[in-house]
Parts: sequence; C-alpha cells; structure tokens
Amino acid sequence: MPDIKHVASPLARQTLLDSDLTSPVAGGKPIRLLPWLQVVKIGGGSVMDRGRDAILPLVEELRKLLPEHRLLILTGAGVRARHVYSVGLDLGLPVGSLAPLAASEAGQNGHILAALLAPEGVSYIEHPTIASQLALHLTATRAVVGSAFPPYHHHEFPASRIPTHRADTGAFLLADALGAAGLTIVEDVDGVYTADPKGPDGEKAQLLTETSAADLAKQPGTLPLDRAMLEVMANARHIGHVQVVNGLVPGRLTAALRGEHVGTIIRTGARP
Ligand code: GWN
Ligand code: ATP
Repeated sequence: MPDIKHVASPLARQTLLDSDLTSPVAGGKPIRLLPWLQVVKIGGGSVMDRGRDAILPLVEELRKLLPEHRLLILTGAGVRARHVYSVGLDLGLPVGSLAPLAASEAGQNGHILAALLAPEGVSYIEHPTIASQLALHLTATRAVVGSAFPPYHHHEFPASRIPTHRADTGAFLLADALGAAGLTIVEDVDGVYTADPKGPDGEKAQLLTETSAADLAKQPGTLPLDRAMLEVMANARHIGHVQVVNGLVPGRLTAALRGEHVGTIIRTGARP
C-alpha cells in the first residue's frame, strides 16, 4: 500500500461564503509586510498641477526627510484626468476605459516628481514593481515614487461613470496591505473641513482636526478625498488613522511624519 498523504486544510470542505465558518481561519490579523514604511500621497490637482511654486519646496522637504524615513511616495492625477474624463464621457466610453486613462496621469506626475528627486537616488517604479519588488527597491534606496491610482482598469466598479477608485483609495489600499507605519495625504488645504473652504460657503467651513471615516462618510457635500477610500478604511487591517495635511505650508509634512498633529486625523475601522 503506498502512503497516502492527506493535506490538512481547514477551508477545504466548506463554503467560503459563510463567515461563521471562515472567520476562525481568516479572522486573524495579517502580518505587517513593511512596518517601517511611511506612505505619502501627493495630490495631483491640489499640488502637482500648481507647478514649480508648489512642487519645488515639497521636493526640498522630501529630500530632507530621506535620512529619517523610508518612503513610498504616490502621486495622484489632476487636471489632465479631468480633461480626459470629459472627452471620454462625451464619446460614451465606459468607466473601465476611463480608469486607466486617468491613472496614466497619476503615473506622469510620479515620473515628474521622481525626476526631481533623482539626485537623491529616488526613482519612479512601475505598478508591477510595487506589487512584487518594493522591498528590494527600498533596500537599495530610501524612497521610491509610484502612481497612487489602483490598477483596476476594466475591472473598475461600474458604480458611476467617473472611476470611483482613484488616487486616495489606491494609496490607502497599498498602505494597509503593506502594513505600513502610516499614510499621510498631502493636499492644498489644512485638512478636511465641514464644507469646501474654497466653495461658496467657504468662510463658514470649519476644520475638522479629528474625525473618523464613518463620520466623514455621513458628512454631506464635497470632500477633498475619494469617498471610496472611506469604505476601504472601514475594513482596514493595519492603518489606524491617516492624516491629511497642507503641502503648501513648509514643514507640515515633516511634522506629520514625526507623529505631530498638524492636519486632519481620520480614524479607520482597524482594530488596535
Ligand atoms: O506608464 O505613467 O503601471 O507604474 O493604470 O496600467 O493606465 O501601466 O495600461 O507598469 O502597468 O501610464 O500601460 O498604464 O501611470 O498604470 O507603468 O510609465 O499597463 O512606468 O506599464 O498598472 O506608469 O502606468 O496608468 O502606473 O497609473 O510604463 Mo504610467 Mo499607471 Mo509606466 Mo505605471 Mo495604467 Mo505600467 Mo499600469 Mo498601463
Ligand atoms: P487627486 O490626487 O485625486 O487629484 P487631490 O488630492 O489633488 O486629488 P482635489 O481633488 O484637488 O485633491 O481636492 C482638494 C480640494 O478639495 C481642495 O483644494 C478643496 O478646495 C476641495 N474640498 C472640497 N470639499 C472639501 C472639504 N470638505 N474640506 C476640504 N477641502 C475640500
């Protein structure tokens, strides 16, 4: 009789749809892959589109942060994505065709930022490289730049004609999946307000110094963030909070990475 090897597998004989059955196996906390990593998301519309006046001081600040932190810098898309959305929508393109078009602007902004940080040994790395060789690259250098957009492409959810998973969502998904030390979101406002501080009721808008993803999801009106990020934050596994800071004020990003409260802290649903 040949030996028969039985492979013990607690999920082998049960449906994956019953959470009472799967949670004893799948309910534990995953390991942190890169617990020393700080993820920084730079706004496309709010920072990169402003050109040299906004970008060069931020590059200088990032340069000075390199001895202190190991960074994954992710860039968003801005005005060129808005334009490509309007052209694509006018032509009737589906959301899955628009998502990669907008994502490519996030990549372009990353290439620009990485070129400016090249003398410090910083390079743009591609989505597949982030997926499989991030640790290798961050062992060779202190920081890398990538696109903040998640690569959903034709898998983008058809919830709306404008892609719902944009740069903030992509940055949060990555930071939480990697078990990073933190995520800082860099904008052109001091944080999240009760209403758009640049909108018609701007003077009545109040800065929220601390809030939660659940509370922001209930806040009507506009946000400086993708609403899909708030849904992802509800199910976060590692990242307990993110901080939104004003990248136009020198020193705010540095302070945030040192753990200081200088913008809006948004708590996630992650268990401590
Ligand atoms: O092109 O700037 O990565 O890192 O979502 O896909 O639309 O691609 O469709 O490795 O795989 O434009 O070509 O482009 O931004 O995303 O990249 O230069 O397949 O390095 O080829 O997942 O950069 O690009 O746009 O990020 O966000 O070749 Mo770009 Mo983006 Mo480069 Mo990437 Mo998409 Mo790739 Mo991809 Mo596509
Ligand atoms: P992306 O990287 O996806 O391009 P971004 O980070 O550059 O995004 P924007 O989409 O430009 O961000 O959003 C930032 C803008 O959101 C701010 O300049 C502000 O005017 C506006 N805004 C709207 N609602 C609010 C709010 N409730 N609180 C703060 N800012 C708000």
